[in-house]
Amino acid sequence: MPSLNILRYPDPRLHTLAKPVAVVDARVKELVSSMLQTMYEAEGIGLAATQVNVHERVVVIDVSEGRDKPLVLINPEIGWASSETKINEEGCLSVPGIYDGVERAVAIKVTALGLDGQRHTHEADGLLAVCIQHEMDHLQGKVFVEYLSPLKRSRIKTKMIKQSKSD
Ligand code: QAP
Ligand code: CO
Repeated sequence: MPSLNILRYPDPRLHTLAKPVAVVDARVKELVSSMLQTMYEAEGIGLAATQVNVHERVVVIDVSEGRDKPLVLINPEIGWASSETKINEEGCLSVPGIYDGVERAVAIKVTALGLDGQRHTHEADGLLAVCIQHEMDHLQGKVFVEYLSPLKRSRIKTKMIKQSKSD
């Protein structure tokens, strides 16, 4: 399975709304496999299909120490989110080198199709809960820097454009 090119902020394609997956077929399984390879190669903990320019509701995550517990979420829906929130330091494979605080629900319940095509419920807190919310934002065309102040965002944009010109 080949690894995929990751779109970099401020690429406008990162703001595309993803469509639900109709059936978990061989094509979707191949996409998931390529996304996992891409995430592991880039040493990320999460990747949304949007970031590889595929505008379908597919997310891969692995927050395990051993990098051996992949979580695949297809058509994820948040069923419940705690009213308690926390500001966590986040980064993003589409915004390399940038980390900043974003407020998120501390715990969530998510349902999603797995590779078996069945809907499963996942209860998440800690880093996993943060990561799921971050990746689901990508499917809505939202990048974490959009939660930051306009001044910070504009500085990040300038930095990213300079970086892309030097490589
Ligand atoms: C989203 O992000 C996330 O800047 C996943 O140079 C991040 O995997 C959710 C990465 C933090 C919760 C907390 C970022 C790799 C990876 C970089 C990532 C970089 C290399 C980011
Ligand atoms: Co991201």
